[in-house]
Amino acid sequence: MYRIFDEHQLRRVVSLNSLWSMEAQGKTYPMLVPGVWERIPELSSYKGKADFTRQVTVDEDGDYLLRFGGVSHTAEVYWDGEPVARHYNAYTAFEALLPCVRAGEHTLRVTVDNSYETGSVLHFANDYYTYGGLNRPVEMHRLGRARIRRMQFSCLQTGEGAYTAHVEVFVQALKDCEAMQLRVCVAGAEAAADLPAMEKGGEHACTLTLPVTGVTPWDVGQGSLYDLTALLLSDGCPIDDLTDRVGFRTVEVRGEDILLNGRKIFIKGFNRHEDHGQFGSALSVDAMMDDLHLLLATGANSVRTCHYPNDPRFLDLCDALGVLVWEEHHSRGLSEETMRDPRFDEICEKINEEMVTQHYNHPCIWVWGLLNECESATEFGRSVYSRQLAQLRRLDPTRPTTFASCRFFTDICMDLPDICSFNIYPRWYHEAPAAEYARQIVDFMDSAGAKGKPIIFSEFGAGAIAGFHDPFRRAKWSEERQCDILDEQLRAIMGMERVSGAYIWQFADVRVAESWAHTRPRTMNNKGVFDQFRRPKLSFSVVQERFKDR
Ligand code: ADA
Repeated sequence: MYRIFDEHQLRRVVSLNSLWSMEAQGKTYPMLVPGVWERIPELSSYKGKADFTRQVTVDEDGDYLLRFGGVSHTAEVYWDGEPVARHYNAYTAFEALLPCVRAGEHTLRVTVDNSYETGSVLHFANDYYTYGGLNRPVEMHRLGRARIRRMQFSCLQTGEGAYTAHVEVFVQALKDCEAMQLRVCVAGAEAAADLPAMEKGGEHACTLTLPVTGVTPWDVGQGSLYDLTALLLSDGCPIDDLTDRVGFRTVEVRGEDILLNGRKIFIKGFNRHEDHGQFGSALSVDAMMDDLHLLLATGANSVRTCHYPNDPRFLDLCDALGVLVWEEHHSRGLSEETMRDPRFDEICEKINEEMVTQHYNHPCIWVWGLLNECESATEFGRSVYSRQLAQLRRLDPTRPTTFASCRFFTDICMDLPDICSFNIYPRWYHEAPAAEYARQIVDFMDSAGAKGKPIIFSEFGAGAIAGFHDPFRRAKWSEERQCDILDEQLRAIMGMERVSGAYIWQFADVRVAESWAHTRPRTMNNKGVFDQFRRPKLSFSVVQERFKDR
């Protein structure tokens, strides 16, 4: 399943999640998709290319669509040996239209590349690991003359349990089409629209407005969801459909406060990589759900998808459980040199568009982030932040924007985002007392453009090697020292009225690139409150206690 619910009742969709054949370094392996090849012992550190292949049986002639949830990190897709799609970046979906397919046996091949040497701008030896494989679900859709390509839902509150829903529907013609009709329904309300005749390859977008009453708002811990369904008809006959799940809620930035459904809230949670000691970056839905059970057990109400868009199934679970999500595009710690790469703007802007258009309808996403700890202290860097934040606002005017900075006392972009965020590590990377340092950073942020806007500490934490106990010396890397540092950081940050949010770095230990090993014991980022297999460290109890403070 591509989502945790069926998106289509009418359109025929076949899952291609199964046992594929994978060839790497001249050897063939059975490979479950979704999955990453690092789960195969002899490929546990393989950097390079591999060919994933499977046969596909098509039972009737027609137009089809292949849909990939994510391929890590570069995919070249071949249908019966012909190239049909290419995609860079592991964390957003892409598709390939297959026109005029004949019934019979076909061969689908995906050449996957997870190497850093391809001049990869975003996937490089970083403080997280780039796995190799088809790390998210794969599907094949049977299309008719036209399809509903996507829907974009937003809502405005008009009263208690009353909202006006705005649904923009994008219809694509696969062949020349006469006039068609569109019907949309959500929360018991219905609306219809006539569509003009369309030429093959054309697209038409129309917005339908539906007043709804008697709905339960989506809120923290109250994942109240409603099916939004669109039906496309030709001469009164249904030819395509699409269902998504939406929530009625409002997110506002009002001065220095963040409001959810008109109520000031304090955002508290974790940074979470899509990385697991057993599954790599291809976590099962069960593992995702277990992560959320653990996250909620700490008293958290939010998760930050550091540093890339997450699997839609994880977002579906956050929708259903009422967990707020800071979702961000794919980038971490890029220098100005990298940001000046001629491919950089195009790659980032494509991922920004994929992230927002693919995840727009998730009520759990309350803010869009980008460019984590990139160059925000130079004029050139500022031009990149300014351009990409403007793009996010164009793509989605309903949500605030932010970015996590580490340009201590030098950042010149604090005036650009709606919410100003900083990553700090007092008592870990330096010995400044947490309260004093957090105050200094807030004062700097306010002086540099954050005044009058919300402030979030988007990262703070400390390392602990799971199982290393040192109750007397409490040395760094011991679980005891992590408790002490997180306790001090949380008391300081949660005690600041000026601060609207706190994201602990990080949820669970994650694998990192080999070149980071000198400061990452086990070649892992060990700042998790859980280890890579989700076993809690002592700091779990500290976080539980501190998250009660606000
Ligand atoms: C940075 C970065 C994280 C991680 C963290 C750390 O803030 O954003 O990805 O590298 O530091 O563990 O030092």
